[in-house]
Parts: sequence; C-alpha cells; structure tokens
Amino acid sequence: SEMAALVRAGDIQNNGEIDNPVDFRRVTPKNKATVVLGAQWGDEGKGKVVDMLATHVDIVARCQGGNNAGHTVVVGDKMYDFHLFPSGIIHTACTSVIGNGVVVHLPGLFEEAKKNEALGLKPDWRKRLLISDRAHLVFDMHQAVDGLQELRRGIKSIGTTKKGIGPTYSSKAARSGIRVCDLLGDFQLFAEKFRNLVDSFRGMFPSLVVDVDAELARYAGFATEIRPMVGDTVLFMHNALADSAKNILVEGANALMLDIDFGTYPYVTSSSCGIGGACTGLGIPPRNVGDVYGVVKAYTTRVGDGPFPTEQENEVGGKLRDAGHEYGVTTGRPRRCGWLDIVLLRYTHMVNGYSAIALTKLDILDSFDEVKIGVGYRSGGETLPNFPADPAVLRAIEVEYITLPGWKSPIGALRKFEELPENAKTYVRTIEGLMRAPVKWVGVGQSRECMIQVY
Ligand code: 2SA
Ligand code: GDP
Ligand code: MG
Repeated sequence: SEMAALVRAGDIQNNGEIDNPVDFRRVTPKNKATVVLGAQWGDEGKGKVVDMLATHVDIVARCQGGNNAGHTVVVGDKMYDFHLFPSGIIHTACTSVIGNGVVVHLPGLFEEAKKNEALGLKPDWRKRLLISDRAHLVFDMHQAVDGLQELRRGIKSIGTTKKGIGPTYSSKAARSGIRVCDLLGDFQLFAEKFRNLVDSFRGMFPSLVVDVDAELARYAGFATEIRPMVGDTVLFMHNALADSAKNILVEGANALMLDIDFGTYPYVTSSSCGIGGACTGLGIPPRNVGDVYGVVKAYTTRVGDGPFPTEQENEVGGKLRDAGHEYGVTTGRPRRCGWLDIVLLRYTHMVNGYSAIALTKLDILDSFDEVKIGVGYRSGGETLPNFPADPAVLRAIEVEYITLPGWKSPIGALRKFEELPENAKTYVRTIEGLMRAPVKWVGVGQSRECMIQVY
C-alpha cells in the first residue's frame, strides 16, 4: 500500500534492501552524543573533563578549531598536551574523530603524535584516528599570514596563537580553501588549487615566501601517510548514533567567549565554539545531542587581547596566575586572570544550555582570605540585562561583586563533596544558584582522580 511504501526503512548501508518496516512517525533518536564545552575564554580544563568521561566512551570527536587549542590531560606522572588530537586518543578502546569543522595542520599533527609517542601514546593511534575528508587544511602559509595580519593590526592585534586558524577559516568562507579530500584526490588538481591559494595570499602580502615545489612534495608524502586515517566522518557518526550501544563524546575547543558569533568580537577565534559548532562541525542532528556539559574554571582567565571585565591586574591576578600555573599550553603566554564572572556565565549558558557544570580548579582558591564573584555589569548608572556586544561598552562598565569568605585550607586530597570546607561548599552552591545550572563535578587538582562527583 501507499502507507507501507512511506514507512519502510531504507538503509543506505545495505544497498537499499529493506528489512524491518518502520513507522517513521514513531522514530526517536536511538542514541545521543554528550558534548563538553568551554564556558568562559578557554583553558577551563576541557581536556581533563573529556579524559574523565572518556573511560566509558567509544568515540571522542573534535568539531571545530585546530591546533590553537591546548588540552592538558594528566595521567599518573605523565602530562599530555593535545592540540589537534581529541583527548580520547590515549584511551585504546576509543575512536578519535577529527570532524569536518576542524582545520587540520598536517605537519603539526605528526609533530604532536611524535611528542606524545615519546610520552607513551601507543603507536597504534593511527588505527584509532579518523579524519574527515571534508576538513580544511591549514598550510604553513596560513600560519605565516596569521603572523603578518597580527603585525598589520598593530596595537589592535588579537593576540592569536599564530597557528593559521583565522586565515584558514577565511579561505574556507571565501571558498578557496583546500580540503583533505582534495589532497587525497587528483594531485594535479590539488597542486593547482594550492598555487591559486598562494597567489591570492601573495596578492595580499607581497612579502610572503612560499617554496611551492617543496611544499607540494611534502604534501604528496602527507597524502600517503594520512590516507588510511581519512574517511566520511558524517556517515561514521551517523552509524554510531544509530547504535544505542555506542557512547559518544564531542570535545569542544576554545570557548563560547571566543566564538566567532557570540564571543567578544573581534577578539575571538574563527570557529563556532558553542553547541551549534558540535552539529555543524560533525554533521550530527540537534536531536542527537544529549547532555551538554559546561566546563567552568572557579575563576576567569583569558589569553590574548580583548575585553575582560573581571580581570585583576593586581596582586590577586598575579596570585591566581602563580597558583593556577596560568600559562598558554600552545604558546606559553601568561594568561590574564580575574574573578569569576556570572554575567558572562549566564550568557554562555543562555547559548549553550548546559545540563550540568564541571567546576574546575577550585583548589587554586585555597589560600585566598576572600573570594569575589562578579554578579552584575553597570553602565551609565544602569544594570545591563546581559553581556553586551559592543567592546566599547564593555570597556566602560563597572562590575558589581559579591564577596565570600575563603576556606584557607588545602582541598586537593578530598574526594567527596560533603568533605569540602563549609566556605568552599558555599562558593560552589552560590555559583550554582547564580548560574541556574547544577554543578556535577568539582575539580580539586590536575590528575584524573581529582574530580569530585557531586551527584
Ligand atoms: P586564534 O589563534 O586565531 O584562535 O586566536 C584568537 C583568539 O583565541 C584565543 N585562543 C585561545 N584562548 C585560550 N586557550 C587557547 N589555547 C591555548 C591554551 C592558548 C595558548 O590552551 O593555552 O597556548 O596561548 C586558545 N587558542 C586560541 C587567542 O588567545 C586569541 O585571543
Ligand atoms: P583546556 O584547554 O580547557 O583543556 O584547559 P588547559 O589544559 O589549557 O588548561 C587547564 C589547566 O588546568 C591544565 O593544566 C589542567 O591540568 C589544569 N586543571 C584542570 N582541572 C584542574 C583542577 O581541578 N585543579 C587544578 N589544580 N588544575 C586543574
Ligand atoms: Mg587550553
């Protein structure tokens, strides 16, 4: 009948053969991906949270950014820092996916592999990594242009990582980008695209030097090396989401305040670092998104330029930097530090809709007599309803703080929420109440075990 024709399952995996007739009106997603996102300006401890969750996970997928990210994972006495690799790569039972939304610098990928192999990453990572054929390639030329653009910006520089992120996403949006599938296809066509890209960048930056032949020869080598790792990640994710037995984790990079749309533009990165990026960067439907965990540092940091309302350019900031070892994982730059900012957090919660919060680095506040939380922005005698768009407005705002007593005792060895000092518990509960989101984990140290599960 007509109805039967409408409701048959057609699975592209079995050559269109139809097995079980299904009433599509009753089909709900079988499986959902859990998403981990940065809720501030990055470096909240996403790597650590992903590693903690990855023990029970089959797939860890990156959806945006590139090797500008620096995700630290501490296992025993080893400290791994991942840039392009999903943090699940050290779990041998886990497939790591680099999605279409990621920008891939191949020299950086192999360098990162070498460094981590020396640390103990098993060489079979090649069998556990799947790179999207739709992902865009970052060339050394993009990195050089990143540096030249920063020079041109002068005092208005963004403070990028110079990893070529902005120029590569620009090439992508301008439709002159080069994708992984281009590298693996007809090499003559790839070479032509590459030459065109060089020409267009040379037009903008005449001082740019590119040894085209050497670069092409190098990429012919990369093509052979990555071919076994490249595939259709859209289909891979689709099949994984159709399999209710698979646990899937999406690892966000950077953070919402660095998002190209919602961040402190133009002091942002060039990708979508929020929940939207999880869908566009992997090709997964929103209906297949499950829990969204926001990673929140117990105070605020930012690396690079741009507005930062609760920044403490004083002793407090220095103390946070020293205690928290706040230096960039990719560039080594000192991070700017300040108090927790609830206006910002409520804004990122508005966009990302966290199911729960992982509150990290609470132990860094151990020695403070008192801790402050920014709870409101005032401008021209009025309280702002939300985090404002205009950097000029942001620069002129006055932050309203509440002050809570410190706990003045080391919490690093504690493993139960009830064991925390009363004042530490109050700090956590206050954040929960102000953010209107539950805190599910509290971080009290760098290693895997140092994560208190609250509920
Ligand atoms: P880019 O390089 O174009 O993405 O830089 C644009 C802005 O985004 C910021 N950004 C970051 N902020 C925090 N952490 C990042 N990763 C590294 C880390 C940073 C490092 O984990 O420490 O090592 O310096 C990261 N990546 C990009 C950047 O500072 C610019 O403000
Ligand atoms: P990511 O970019 O969000 O993955 O974070 P980074 O790795 O750039 O920076 C976070 C830093 O804080 C790393 O050095 C982590 O090892 C460390 N860290 C994460 N959680 C905690 C915590 O709860 N306590 C302490 N002391 N350090 C933590
Ligand atoms: Mg980082």
